Amino acid sequence: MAMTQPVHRSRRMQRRYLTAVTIAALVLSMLLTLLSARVASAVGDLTVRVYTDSNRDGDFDSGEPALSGVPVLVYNTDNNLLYSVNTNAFGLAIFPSTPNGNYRVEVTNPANGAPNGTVISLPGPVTPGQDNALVFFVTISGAPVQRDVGLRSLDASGIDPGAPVGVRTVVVRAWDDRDANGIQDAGEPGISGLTLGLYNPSNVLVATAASGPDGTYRFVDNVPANASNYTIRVTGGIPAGWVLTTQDVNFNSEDQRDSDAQLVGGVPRINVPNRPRGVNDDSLDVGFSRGAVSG
Ligand SMILES: [Ca+2]
Ligand SMILES: [Ca+2]
Ligand SMILES: [Ca+2]
Ligand SMILES: [Ca+2]
Repeated sequence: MAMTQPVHRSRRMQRRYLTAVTIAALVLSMLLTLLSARVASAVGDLTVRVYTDSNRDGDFDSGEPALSGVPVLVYNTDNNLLYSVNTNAFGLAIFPSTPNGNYRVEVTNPANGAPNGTVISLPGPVTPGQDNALVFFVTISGAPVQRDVGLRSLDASGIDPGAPVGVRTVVVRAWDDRDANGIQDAGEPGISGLTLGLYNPSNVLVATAASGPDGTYRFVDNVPANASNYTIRVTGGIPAGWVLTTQDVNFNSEDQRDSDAQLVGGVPRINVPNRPRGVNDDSLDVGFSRGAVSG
């Protein structure tokens, strides 16, 4: 009898000790999990693949040739150049552990549209308008991001003989020009849900664009080649609550990301440049702003 109480007390203390240790271990493992989750989610690898879209389907297929030595540039939201990497033998430009955030990516395409040069291929079906663009925007948020950029080669006469006769492809991006500077910056979202029409020189509607969720409007193989005075118009006019941003700011020196539309009779209108068969174009854009327009 005399021994019972101390034995009970020591077992009780042992249980309390074990409980305390278990709780401490649990708290520690939860803290470690939280910490590793935070570390893992602060960055993501960005990979850009540049390839020849041999079968001209807008998508990378195994066996399509990699394009090496192509400079790929990454800019932040303040338009500062952060990284410049040339594609490797596999056509890949890899930006490991890129911090979470919004970025603009530019794929350099020397001799764009010139004889024996290359042009952008058709927009990709997977991420409409984002795959197969020379300038595009990505958001890194703790996971890897890959974009495939397909190019097509032009022959000595400056045409793509693999394109259907008499046509080319044009992709227009409509975007929210949040700082109203007339330029697409990283972090400025696309505007979807508009109707964009292609008009011939007699002002007859000849095609309507299929729109992607990212603010791209795609006229795939239905813009006439070697034709002047065609226009692309936002048929519904300026969306309510918006104003059209400035056209061709900085003397059109940043055509890949400036706005190209002027207001004609209340309708934003873009002149479509005259180019030969298969010389595709993703440099046409229309910007809207909710604030005062600069310039
Ligand atoms: Ca392909
Ligand atoms: Ca802007
Ligand atoms: Ca322009
Ligand atoms: Ca432009």
